[in-house]
Amino acid sequence: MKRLTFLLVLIISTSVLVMGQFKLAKLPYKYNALEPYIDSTTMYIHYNFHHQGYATNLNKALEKYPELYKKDIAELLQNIKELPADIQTTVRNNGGGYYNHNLFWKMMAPAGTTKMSGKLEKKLIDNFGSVEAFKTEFEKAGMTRFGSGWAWLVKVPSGKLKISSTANQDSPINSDAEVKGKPVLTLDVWEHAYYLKYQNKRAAYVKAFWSVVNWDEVEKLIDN
Ligand code: MN3
Repeated sequence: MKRLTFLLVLIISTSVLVMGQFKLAKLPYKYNALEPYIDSTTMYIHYNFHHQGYATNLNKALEKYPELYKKDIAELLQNIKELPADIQTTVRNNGGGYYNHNLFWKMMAPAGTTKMSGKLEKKLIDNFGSVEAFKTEFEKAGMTRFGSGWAWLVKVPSGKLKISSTANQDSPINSDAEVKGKPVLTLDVWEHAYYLKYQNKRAAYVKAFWSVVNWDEVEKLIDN
C-alpha cells in the first residue's frame, strides 16, 4: 500500500512538472500527408527531432525560472530583453524555434484540401498588385535569406500585408524585427526542412510549398 501511494505521488508530481512545460502542438495531419511536396521522412525528423529539440532546450533553460513555464511563448519572445540575461539567447533561438514550427505546421495542409478564397485573393491583389507578384516576392524572401531562416507574410499594425525574412529562429514578433507584426504565413528555409528531398535546390522546395499552403488558415489569421 505504501509503495502504491509512493508511486502515485511520484506519477502525479512528475506529470504536474511536465504539464507546466512547453509541449509541441499535435501535428494536424499524418507525416505523409504533404507528399510528394514534403516527404514523410523529412516531416518525421523535422517534427520529432528538430521541433522537439527546440522545445527540450527551451524547457531545460527555464528550469532555473519555472514561473516562466506559465507564460505564453509569444509573450516571452516579445519581451526577451526583460528575461534574465543568462537565458535570453536560448529563449530567442530555441523558444523561437518552438514557436515558429508550431505556426509552420498549421500553415500547411494536404494538397488540394484548401483553396484561396476570392476575398483573400482580393486582399493579396490590394497589397501586392497581383497574386503572382505576392508569390514572387515571398519566394524571393525565402531564396535570398542567406543561411538558415524563414520567409514571412506579416500583417503589420496598420493592417497592411508585408513580406519579410528573418535569420535563424527570429520572427516578426521579436521586438527588434525589421518588419514587426502578426505572422500570417511562413516558410522554413533551413536546410533541414528540405535537404533530404530537394538537396541544394531550395528554389524547387519554395515553389512546391504553394501546393500545400493552408489558405483557410492564412485567411483566418489575417481576419482575426
Ligand atoms: Mn525547421
